[in-house]
Amino acid sequence: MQSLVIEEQALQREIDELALITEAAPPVVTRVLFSEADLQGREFVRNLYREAGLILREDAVGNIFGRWDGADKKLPAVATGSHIDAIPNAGKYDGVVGVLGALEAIRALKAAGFQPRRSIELIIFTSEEPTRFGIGCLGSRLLVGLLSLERVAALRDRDGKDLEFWRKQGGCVGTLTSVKLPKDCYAAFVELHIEQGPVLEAENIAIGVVEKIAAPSTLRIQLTGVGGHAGATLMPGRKDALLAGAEIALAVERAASTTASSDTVGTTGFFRIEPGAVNSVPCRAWLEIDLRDTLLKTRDAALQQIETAVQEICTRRKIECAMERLNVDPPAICDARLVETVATVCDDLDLSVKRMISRAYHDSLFMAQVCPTTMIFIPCFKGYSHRPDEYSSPAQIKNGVAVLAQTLAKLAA
Ligand code: HGY
Ligand code: MN
Ligand code: MN
Repeated sequence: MQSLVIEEQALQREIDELALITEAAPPVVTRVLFSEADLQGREFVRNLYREAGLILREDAVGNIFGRWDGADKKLPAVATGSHIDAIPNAGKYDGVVGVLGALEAIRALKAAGFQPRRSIELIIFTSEEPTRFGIGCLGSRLLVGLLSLERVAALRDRDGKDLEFWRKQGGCVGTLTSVKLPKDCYAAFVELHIEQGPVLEAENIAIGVVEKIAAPSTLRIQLTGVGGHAGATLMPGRKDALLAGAEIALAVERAASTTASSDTVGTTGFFRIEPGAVNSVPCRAWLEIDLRDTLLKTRDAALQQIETAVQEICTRRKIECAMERLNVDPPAICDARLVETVATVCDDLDLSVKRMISRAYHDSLFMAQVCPTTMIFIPCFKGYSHRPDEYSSPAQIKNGVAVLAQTLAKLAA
């Protein structure tokens, strides 16, 4: 495919405009599943899809598909895409580069007169982030048929609202059983994303191509102790839910720091207490724990160690504990041929490339279960992500878009 014109300034303007659609004050981006900001963000991108001439459809959980029909519509399509939902206090590139950048890749191919034989489909996945229900990749899990209807029906946000409530908010129609993709629906899936790590920038490499995506797991814990007056409740015999939670958070750090693998990471990213008054002994605490490793065995052993520690701490402190595994996923191995295709495109474009693992999870983690999948990474400033100073330059984004466009052209030819 001859060289393409990537309109990096126009793309940057779209990224900047989407970043202004946020629940927080800019430059902070927050767009939680089916919040007002998420709904507005979705409409903003739908309009860009329409302007690019893509055929739009939306499934019952709000995954949005923009299709560029190929000459042979019977062939499995080539898919790309990512997410536009964002956790609290996030930046403007996580997920968005893989949606708006993919749109620019498609526009560049169209402008160059490329005619795909296979259709090309650009997907915005619902709720890649776990903020709403504690479980990430809700849209892609349902697309690949990984979540049972019972499991979905049991999902609750922190205020006890279920997915049905939020589907209504999101204007979703249809039944969740219709979301699962038909077999062999896609010939390949390639996701463009910022690295969310420091490697590419530190090694001054333009493009990462992902061979493996780490295995994520999430625990949700509710602790119930006994509240009381901070002055009148003497120390012996206290059942302080916060202190049990604090010991648990330290047990998470210990479990993740003492495995043989440097890839084990453990985070107590959510910790809430009640009543939250300085002169009242905390009677309840809620924790959400994120534990990952690239090796399943290592991750599972650390998870087991944490669950055992939770039981020991709660028994010793006479705290009631409800602990739930929200998700315990295997790692994904990306398709070797696809990895080679991306690496060859980088060579053709004279861009340095590095084969690597992704420590962050993505919708690719699940798409890899239904079709050959890989990811294209671009460097981001000091590896920062999930914080407002997340940054990739227009030139870095342009490189990623150019590699994605040429890869899509090869796969759809
Ligand atoms: O947490 C993650 O790895 C992803 O950014 N949701
Ligand atoms: Mn993220
Ligand atoms: Mn992401």
